[in-house]
Amino acid sequence: MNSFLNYNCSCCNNNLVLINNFGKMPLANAFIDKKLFHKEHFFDLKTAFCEKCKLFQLVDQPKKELMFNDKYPFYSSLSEGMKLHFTNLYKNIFKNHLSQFDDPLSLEIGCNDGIFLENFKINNLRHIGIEPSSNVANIAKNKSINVLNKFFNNELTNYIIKNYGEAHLIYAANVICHIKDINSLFSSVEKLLHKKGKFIFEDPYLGDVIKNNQFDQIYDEHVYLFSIISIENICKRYNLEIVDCEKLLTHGGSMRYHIARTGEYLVNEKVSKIKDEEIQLGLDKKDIYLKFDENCKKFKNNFVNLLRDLSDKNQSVVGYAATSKSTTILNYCNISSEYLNCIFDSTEDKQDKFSPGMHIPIRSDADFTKIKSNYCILFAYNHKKEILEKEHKYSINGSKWIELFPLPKIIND
Ligand code: DWN
Ligand code: SAH
Repeated sequence: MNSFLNYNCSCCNNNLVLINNFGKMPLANAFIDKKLFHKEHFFDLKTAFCEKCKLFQLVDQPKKELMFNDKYPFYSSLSEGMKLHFTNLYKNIFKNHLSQFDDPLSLEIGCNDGIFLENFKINNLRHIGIEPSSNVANIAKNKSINVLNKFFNNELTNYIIKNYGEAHLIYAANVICHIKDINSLFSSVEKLLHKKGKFIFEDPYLGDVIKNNQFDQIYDEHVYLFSIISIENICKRYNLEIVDCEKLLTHGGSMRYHIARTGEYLVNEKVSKIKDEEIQLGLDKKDIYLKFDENCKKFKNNFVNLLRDLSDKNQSVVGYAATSKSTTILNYCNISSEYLNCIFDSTEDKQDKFSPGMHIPIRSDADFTKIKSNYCILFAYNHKKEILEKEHKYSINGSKWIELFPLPKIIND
């Protein structure tokens, strides 16, 4: 650990410092049928830190077509909480930004099933969604949202400029951290953006991952975990700047970055305030990441001991929500169905399949309270309020929830 790798930063090409080695990992969303177990794809899940541009990144990311295709099993609109999040955001962006333009064009990168853009459709605003995973793109299209079923890249950028013109808003939620060629992405954004346009995006926040030990945000799709410091460094290369930022509670802690052409808007003082907090925390130096790796190992130890202890006491344990994040936890901690009976989930495409790598059976959430269990691990801690309200009956008969971070613990009511 802590050795210099023969790998270079995807952003600035500097040598990387190795941080985590989580071992062989399947694709986080490759829920699988039993007959295909022998064909499962694995890769080495390792992270690294760039001491020059301060970008925390995966050493290797599997090919994008393996992850995003016609069977991508994450449907944004399955969460009521997230629907509300995107409707509120739409209202905010319209009032504070889009309303200053005549017939503005908005572009969303990775629009999924149209959870955000449906607000634009309903309000008759010009919009384009870019979504490479055709199964989710088709749901958006069925809502009459204008979708291009493609990966966002330079070629598509030229097509959009030619056919639609410049964008007054480019928006992305939980997508920019999925795109390995960050230079090509920023150069395309810079090309597409209207002089007074804004590029607004939100992603899981590195500061929260490090503070709360949420290493489950690290998986194939998340090639980066960003900070204000690293995004500021990238922006500088493209004559862009962060003009505002917002800490969010979504996905266990996210950051929303508001980016514009340098000098076009006043910069909110929050940007330098949060950057100072990041420096205080040490996000610009490798030491905190090496400590983070130790904390991941501590988590593994505690989690395995907790599950072993419950198994020794003949207690049955299940999981709630077969998240992408749970794939990292289960494979890194080597948790098989010996310790975890099944995971309940509301996504039909995942139900009656098996979890990637550890092959835990996935069952419909409709069966959750029909099947008695003593303990349930809440994998979707980011939807805690929504899930605990929906499943309030679970603890009535003495069953208990297990929370994961910063270290696994049983919730005693
Ligand atoms: O970045 C990403 C985010 C936006 O979504 C993607 N790379 C993939 C995905 O990550 P995730 O799978 O960790 O997302 P969630 O939103 O934490 O998990 C969603 C899963 O939880 C789905 O399989 C549905 C399930 N779920 C459930 O069973 N009952 C969710 C809710 C709200 C529920 O009530
Ligand atoms: N924005 C939604 C979906 C996030 S999941 C939300 O926040 O809930 C990530 C999405 O990005 C997937 O739908 C995936 O197909 C899409 N995606 C991945 N790589 C992309 C790329 N290069 N260009 C555009 N979309 C991409």
